[in-house]
Amino acid sequence: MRIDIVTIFPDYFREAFNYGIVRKACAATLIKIQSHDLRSWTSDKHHVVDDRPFGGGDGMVLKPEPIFAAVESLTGARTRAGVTAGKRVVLLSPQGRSFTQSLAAELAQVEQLILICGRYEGVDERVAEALVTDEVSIGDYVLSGGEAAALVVVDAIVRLIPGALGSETSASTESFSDALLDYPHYTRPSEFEGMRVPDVLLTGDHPEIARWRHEAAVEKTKRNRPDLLK
Ligand code: 9D3
Repeated sequence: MRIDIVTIFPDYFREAFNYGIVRKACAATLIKIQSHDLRSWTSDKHHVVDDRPFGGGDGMVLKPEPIFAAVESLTGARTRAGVTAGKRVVLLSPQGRSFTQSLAAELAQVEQLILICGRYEGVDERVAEALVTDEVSIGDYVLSGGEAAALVVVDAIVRLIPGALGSETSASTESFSDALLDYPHYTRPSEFEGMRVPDVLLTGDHPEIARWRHEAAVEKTKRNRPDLLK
């Protein structure tokens, strides 16, 4: 899989992909990730990527022309209709649909993913209307741009690419589809500053441990994510 990130801050990503599973997947050539400077698709002397909003209001809006040019040069497609199967053009935007494990799994199947990072007050709507295949938000909080969201999306997708995680892949995808949070984990020491590891985990009684873990997962879910139990 190839992942191309279009951004006004291409250097933001360099260090981030140099760790853990993403680094291993790149080294194994399972994926190739490149970040691209949106300004390289401008044609004016000052490489302007933004302009004032029609209708007035605060802040600036990313202009359509450099974004359309970027996607055309990276995919060959001039519009969404020209984006062939096996390619997706994703706009990271607060107005997008929610990024979920199931969307991550779908995007992990494609051969080429373009991630467009919004900045300023937003992106000219013709990008979402006519170019993008998926407008995606990572959650209901305000970021200062799409770059942090792109990191999240890349991380979630790369670990689902066959071979990136080894044999653990299927197990870890399932933990979000069974609608319960994970059970609590403990390691040595069995007592730390007066806090004891639950005795059952030290017994070696695996059926009893499985029951305890399930009950503890239900309790954790009730406390932290009651919405998952409905
Ligand atoms: C005052 C209206 N705001 C829109 C909800 C302005 C605004 C906030 C944040 C405009 C741009 C941004 C930048 N955010 C993103 O580009 C973004 C984002 C986010 O803020 N939250 C969750 N997911 C994403 S994906 C891209």
